[in-house]
Amino acid sequence: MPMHMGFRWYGEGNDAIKLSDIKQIPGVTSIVWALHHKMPGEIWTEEEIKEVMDQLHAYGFNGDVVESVNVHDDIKIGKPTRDALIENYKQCIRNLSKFGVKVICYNFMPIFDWTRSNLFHEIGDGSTALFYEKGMIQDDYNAMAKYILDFTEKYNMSFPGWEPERMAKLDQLFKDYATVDHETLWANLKYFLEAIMPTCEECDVKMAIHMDDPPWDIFGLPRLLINAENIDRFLKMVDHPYNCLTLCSGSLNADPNNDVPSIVKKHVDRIAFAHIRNVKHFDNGDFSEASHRDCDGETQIVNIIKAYHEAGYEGYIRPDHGRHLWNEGPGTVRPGYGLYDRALGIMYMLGVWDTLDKNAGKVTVANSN
Ligand SMILES: [Mn+2]
Repeated sequence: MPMHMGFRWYGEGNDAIKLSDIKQIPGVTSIVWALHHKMPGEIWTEEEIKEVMDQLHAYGFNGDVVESVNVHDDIKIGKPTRDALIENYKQCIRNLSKFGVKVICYNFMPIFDWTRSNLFHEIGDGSTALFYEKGMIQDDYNAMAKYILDFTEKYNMSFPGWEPERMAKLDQLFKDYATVDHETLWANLKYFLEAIMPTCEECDVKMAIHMDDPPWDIFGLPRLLINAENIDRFLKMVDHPYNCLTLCSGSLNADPNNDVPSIVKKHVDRIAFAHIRNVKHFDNGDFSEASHRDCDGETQIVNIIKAYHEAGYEGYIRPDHGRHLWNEGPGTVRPGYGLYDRALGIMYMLGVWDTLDKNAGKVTVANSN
């Protein structure tokens, strides 16, 4: 069984890309999906899950991976309300498992999810990509949030993790997190995972934490999943086969000191989901997202694929963000989630994978459900 190639899709009416478009990309078997109208803490009902699953199955896709079931801030902060919210999370796991979901991607970043200063930065060849200008993301969290929220409002979109309802309470959220330092956040993450692991095992659903993006503290908020040492700590802290990683190569490699292929080799058994993305760094600490081609960035895409291939990886992989190409832009696609560059990324990854198969004397097996 080869790895499963996935493609993130925001849902009917919420994504300009159609399942029929994705069907034409070679090798894709798994749609990575979510109920994007759900706020953190809400229960995903069986009816709602079934509706999406039926849409995916109609095109012969599986919906094995959900990205994301977001974790409520009260769980991350460790408020007394967390126990009731954890019960809701367990119910989501149970409901998702009834429809065959195998992996839940989530993150444990305080307040902000992924963070960028420009969502459609010109990169010089006529395409645009997500960009991080270090100087812009230091002191003024309101200015950064305003940039993102103005964008989502203008183009009538919502971004997971950037729900306007949460962002409206930004100052209050910062007050609530004032006492949450790194060690408190580690303890709250442990509490959450230990509470849900029995449900995960019973339902055969792996929890796969996404790396923090970018992998350093921002606006004084602690971030944990930032480097090899902390990944080791995370896996040992709750040493359970259902406590896994979404190893996002681009998030980690925003810090060029992170050597992603070595992390893949060390922890492949605990990587339930792999995000593959390339990053180009600038001397001043800024970075831009880049095409999946190895030499267009410094993430070592070929060595990463090689590490998964050599380990006989059977988990899920998806291209992460892509550039916006050929008239894709604000208003036509979600930032990072156009059709074309992610399709090119898939073909690049499969090209490397199939070549490795050939070199190893293996027959490449077409991906199937
Ligand atoms: Mn990612």
